[in-house]
Amino acid sequence: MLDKIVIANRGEIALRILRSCRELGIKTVAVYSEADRSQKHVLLADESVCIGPASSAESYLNMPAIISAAEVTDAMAIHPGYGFLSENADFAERVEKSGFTFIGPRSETIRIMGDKVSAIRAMKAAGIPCVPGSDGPLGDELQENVRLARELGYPVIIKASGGGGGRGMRVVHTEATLLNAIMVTRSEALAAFGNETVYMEKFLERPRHVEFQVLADGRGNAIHLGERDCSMQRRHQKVIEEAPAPGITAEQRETMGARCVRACQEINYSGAGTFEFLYQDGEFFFIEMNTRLQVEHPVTEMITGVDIVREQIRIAAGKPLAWSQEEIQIRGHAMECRINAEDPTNFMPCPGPINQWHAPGGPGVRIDTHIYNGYVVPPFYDSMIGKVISHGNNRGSAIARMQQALSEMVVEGIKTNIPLHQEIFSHGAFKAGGTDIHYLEKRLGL
Ligand code: MV4
Repeated sequence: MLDKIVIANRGEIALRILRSCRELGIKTVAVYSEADRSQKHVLLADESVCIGPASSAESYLNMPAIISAAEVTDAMAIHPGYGFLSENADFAERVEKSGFTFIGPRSETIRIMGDKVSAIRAMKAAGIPCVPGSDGPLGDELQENVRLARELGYPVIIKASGGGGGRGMRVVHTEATLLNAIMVTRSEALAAFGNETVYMEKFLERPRHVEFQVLADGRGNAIHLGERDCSMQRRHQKVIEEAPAPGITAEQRETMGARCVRACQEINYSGAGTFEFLYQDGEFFFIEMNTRLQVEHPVTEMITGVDIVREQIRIAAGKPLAWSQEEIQIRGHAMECRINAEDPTNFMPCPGPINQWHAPGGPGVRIDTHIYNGYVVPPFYDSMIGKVISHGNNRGSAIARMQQALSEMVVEGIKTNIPLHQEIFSHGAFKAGGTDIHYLEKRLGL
């Protein structure tokens, strides 16, 4: 087993990774910025190394500083968490070349999935259903692009191959605006990602975001842990996630899960991964693959009983998957609310000191957070301060437990989005389940 791991992240996920390391008897090294000296995981870690000033660019994104921290502490592996360097193929490659283990897929796999055109090509070849589209980069042949859009039927969407997660895309409703939209998306893509490659897809107007969690050991074994619904979002920031996705049948889960597993085997995937789909009118369309641990992994852990972080570490250590597909049973339903330090009316970040914190509890309630009484939310990073996860025998029970948890929870000193969550949990459409990706923005606009 890996005997010591550098946790190259901060906040709740750094603490989450530390907890799995502890269970596995692995020593931990926290790397932290000058603003994060008092983070809970820094105080709990076996060793800690300051890697730079508050600014992410000089700390959590500082590759040489993180690799040096692994060197000076004689660690064996680096866990990148989510965000920051977690899907940076150059970082994964530098970690590998420096003789450390990157806890995640091979850098080559990260590179393929980071380029959306190559990801779609790989997935299509592996039998994953994709959105009807250009089947590769758009060329400069204007008439060919016009013909393709007509064939797909308007609206279409132009996406940057270097984008993803909502960055670098443009919806086109009419032929009159097509060529300009391609040009503008291209130049924005070049400026933002240094890559002007764009592609075209049929624009799906009211899809849900449904994603499948997979684990693969890079030795031919792969399993899926079912799906999550992440449609409750605002401006590409997920707000509430749940598992399983409402209305998805066991048969759909088996079919799509098996396809994702086969795709992992075809590309010799290693680690935890997520296949993101748009789901509309009973059909799944692949859009992107995430090669990292995701914020919302706990809902999957709650319904399967699998510790996803533990499996990531075991896989990186070269161990075969601990679970077979037959051992994975979906039990009940789980919901997750992301708690942000922000003004619930205008969504502005709201950093500052937390002078009262009372955690909720009880059956089926899990809190993943690094906050404590007196903790000061720094202004330099993402505003998420934790996650409330609820689990019950069915969706209604998970919702009731979440509502109870939200009502018990006290966070004073800063504003949070807890009132927004409470409002959403009172909506009839949310209670019914299966709202699309536009639901929250439309509802907030009213
Ligand atoms: C789409 C789409 C509709 N049709 N592609 C946004 C994030 C990126 N992962 C892909 N995105 C979308 N791609 C086609 N062909 C709508 C979105 C989209 C979206 C997707 C998932 C979750 C939230 C979203 C919010 C707006 C648009």
